[in-house]
Amino acid sequence: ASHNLSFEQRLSMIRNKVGRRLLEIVLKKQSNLAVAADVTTSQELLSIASQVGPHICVLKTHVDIIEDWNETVCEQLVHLAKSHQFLIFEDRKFADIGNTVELQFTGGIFHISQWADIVNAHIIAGPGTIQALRKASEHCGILLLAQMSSKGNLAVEEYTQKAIQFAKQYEDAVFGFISMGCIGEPNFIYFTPGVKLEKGGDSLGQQYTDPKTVIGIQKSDIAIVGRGIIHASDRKEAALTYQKACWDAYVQRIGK
Ligand code: BMP
Repeated sequence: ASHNLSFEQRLSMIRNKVGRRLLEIVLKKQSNLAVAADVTTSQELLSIASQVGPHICVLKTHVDIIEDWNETVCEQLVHLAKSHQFLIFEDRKFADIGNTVELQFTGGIFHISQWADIVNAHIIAGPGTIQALRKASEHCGILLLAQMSSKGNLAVEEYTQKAIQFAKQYEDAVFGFISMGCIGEPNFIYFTPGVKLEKGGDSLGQQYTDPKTVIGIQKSDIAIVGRGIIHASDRKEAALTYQKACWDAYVQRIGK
């Protein structure tokens, strides 16, 4: 599947309101960059949010790796998201039966449903996972993992097609995918992790693709960059570099 529509043209095609809000932010900030803030202290998380905030449309968190998470940190993060205008994507990868997912999403010590704008889910357990998330919060948009960036992953072929089918079935709540590029219709938004200006990988199976390939050739919409920015000596500068690289690749693809 391939289309060549602009974000402006696709805005009204997105059924979920978080998805539409995301495209509004993307257009306003001219940023299709998401940063994966994979750090272990709240101080680092908040400092990354304020450093890269102006350059991103989404901040992706793994809240369960923060060793000193608390409600005040959460409030500060939400405040930064409002002032810099980015969405918070908790990369929780829900994968259990609906009842358990509902508890994991709303409860525990993280109360993800109270602050996350976006969460994602595996489809391995069937549609109950999605049903639970959409029942628990209408303020949170859902992404389905349709493909992965890591070596040897099993999210291929029919599995990917099943994810697309589930998304269509729950289009009110599901507005996009984690995928390696555009794998379907323009009414969904495609997020791609494993993005770095230097190709290669890490010692645990991550595989990197550069922004130009991901956005320009594979036609993804939002590039997710972690260590490419997090490990840079100047994170703000690196975020700006990635923002430009991802946006230029989008503008070139659209042909404007
Ligand atoms: P990095 O750019 O440092 O490799 O980080 C990638 C981020 O994207 C991590 O937070 C990881 O959990 C996430 N991710 C991924 O790398 N591949 C996938 O297929 C799905 C992910 O969520």
